[in-house]
Amino acid sequence: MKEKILITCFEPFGGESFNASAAVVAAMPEEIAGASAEKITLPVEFGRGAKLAIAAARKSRACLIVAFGEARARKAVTPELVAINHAYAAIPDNVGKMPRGESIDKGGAAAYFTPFPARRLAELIKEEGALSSLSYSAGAYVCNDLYYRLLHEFEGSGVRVLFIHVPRTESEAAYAETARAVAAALSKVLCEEADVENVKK
Ligand code: PCA
Repeated sequence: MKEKILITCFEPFGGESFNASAAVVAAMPEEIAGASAEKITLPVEFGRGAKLAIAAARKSRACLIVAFGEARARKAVTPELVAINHAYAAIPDNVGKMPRGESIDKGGAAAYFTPFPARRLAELIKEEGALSSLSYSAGAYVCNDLYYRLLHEFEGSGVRVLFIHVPRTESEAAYAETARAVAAALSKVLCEEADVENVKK
């Protein structure tokens, strides 16, 4: 059976009518490095966004989850290295939840690092011609909540999880270009890994 990659984006939030992650994900190809991409849009809600992503990943038996969110203040595509066990909202989520500095999982790990080679991915996105750098903080809002819960859920399972923040750009064409660069870079990482596996065999 063909391998599956679950790709997620977010609905608009904070009173906006648009989310850059949805524009990027819409322009991503249906196939990446021979795996088929399944795309879903998540609600900007603490807890529930992650619940829906986990259910979708289990249903499709995805081997990789690549979650996208918008980082309005950033200029570059930023793969995230880490998710922290901390939730703080400067603005309410889409159902009015507004955590003020609490743990996502009481007694849970302080943080999780992605098992995906996020730094290598950022380098390859740059080589594709898009601005990109590794980020060491996904913030404390719903994107970090999703990332923390996904990394916790799939830790040690072989299902890898990666979160990528994307900036706002000025045109549809720019989102398509971001999507192309990210998909090409993802594909290169996966092919490099497959080459290493083949040498080992
Ligand atoms: N960005 C927000 C939540 C949803 C999104 O696209 C964040 O960075 O947490």
